[in-house]
Amino acid sequence: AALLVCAATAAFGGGGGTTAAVAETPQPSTSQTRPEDGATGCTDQPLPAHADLALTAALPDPFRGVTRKADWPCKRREVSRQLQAYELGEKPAPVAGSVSATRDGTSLTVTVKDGARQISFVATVQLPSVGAPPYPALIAIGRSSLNNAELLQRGVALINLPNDDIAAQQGGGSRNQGKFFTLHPQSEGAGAMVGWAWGVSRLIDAIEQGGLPAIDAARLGVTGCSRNGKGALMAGALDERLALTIVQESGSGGTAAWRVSDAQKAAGQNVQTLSQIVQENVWFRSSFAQFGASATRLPFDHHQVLGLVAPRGLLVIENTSMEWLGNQSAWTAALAAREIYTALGVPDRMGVSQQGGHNHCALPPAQAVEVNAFVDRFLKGVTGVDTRVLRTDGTFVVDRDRWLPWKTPTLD
Ligand code: MCU
Repeated sequence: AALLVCAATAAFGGGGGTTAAVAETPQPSTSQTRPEDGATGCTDQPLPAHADLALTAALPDPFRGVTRKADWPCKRREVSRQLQAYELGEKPAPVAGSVSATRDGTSLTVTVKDGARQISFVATVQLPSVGAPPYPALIAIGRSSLNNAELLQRGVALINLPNDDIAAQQGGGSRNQGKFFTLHPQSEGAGAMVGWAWGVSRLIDAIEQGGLPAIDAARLGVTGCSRNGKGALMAGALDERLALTIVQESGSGGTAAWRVSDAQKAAGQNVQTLSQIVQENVWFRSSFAQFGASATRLPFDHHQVLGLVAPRGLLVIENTSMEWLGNQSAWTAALAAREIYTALGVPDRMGVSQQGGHNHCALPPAQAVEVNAFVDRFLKGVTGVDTRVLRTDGTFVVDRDRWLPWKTPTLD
């Protein structure tokens, strides 16, 4: 089904429409009031305007300012603020007491208010056939393209978030459309993905309030494939209540690093780049187009977006048969992200698996085994599960001197 959606809305490697680059000043972050953010007592640094950002050719050092494990929550907040300011748009904090939910069988209607405005979206739930409530659950951006029947048989519920209803992704003309923008007119210009991440967080608020008594709010994960895989990464990066993030075939704008994708493109490969993706769709904030000419101006790259999930569970699944996804770039970014997990002393909490020879978003059996391991450990709480997944069937040699010239510290 995912392939059909993509085929209907965009051509792989195609040109796309036009989107005007709008120069916007980064907004201050208000994230300390969000229930999904853990860091407290951080000193927020100013976010320079686009023209004042320094150029960095390599993947930026994810350990700048980090000398102890205890520094990680504030470092994480710094990268999260950069991600929102330059790439996604601001994730609004909910007004206290503004989220409510009503359940009707397998549908959960989540209502969010802001002043006189209110919106509702409907999430649908599939409960597992084994085990007893409250069940762990995977929240899917749109729908899950994992081994769904097997997951249900293993005692994990599946919840579908209607992401297109929350923030549309129908090409350049769908900018600012969807319930997220109806509720938050001040979010004009934000990318659809921050709307989806916001939707996941408000769904979790509703579950925490007992909206779905059959689901355990402390054992939630998120997943999505392709464009919705990019969204799953952003949801996992921006909500610390998610115990597991499974990012499937997300490619550029997801696991891949903008800088390395540009290098692949420069070497003649048909790889999606920053300058192309901001033309294709409204996943990113409109002002992100400013970086189209120079991804090296970004103060972070996607190894650090993956790193925002640390130290929580993260499984990256890619498909080496899809050149457009930038697998060399995804492999490089994922290995760089894994250095963050290593520095935090938990390398086995992040898995990376690249395998080709199958359709886009069609999970091959060997990757289903890896999904099961991560689900068992991080959602079901099974002990002794081996989650050391680090493999590719590609022939990628990571140029560490070029992309990862920094040192991974040993943090106390
Ligand atoms: C891999 O995700 C996207 C990709 O970024 C787009 O260029 C393409 O049009 O669609 C992919 C997708 O979402 O496929 C389902």
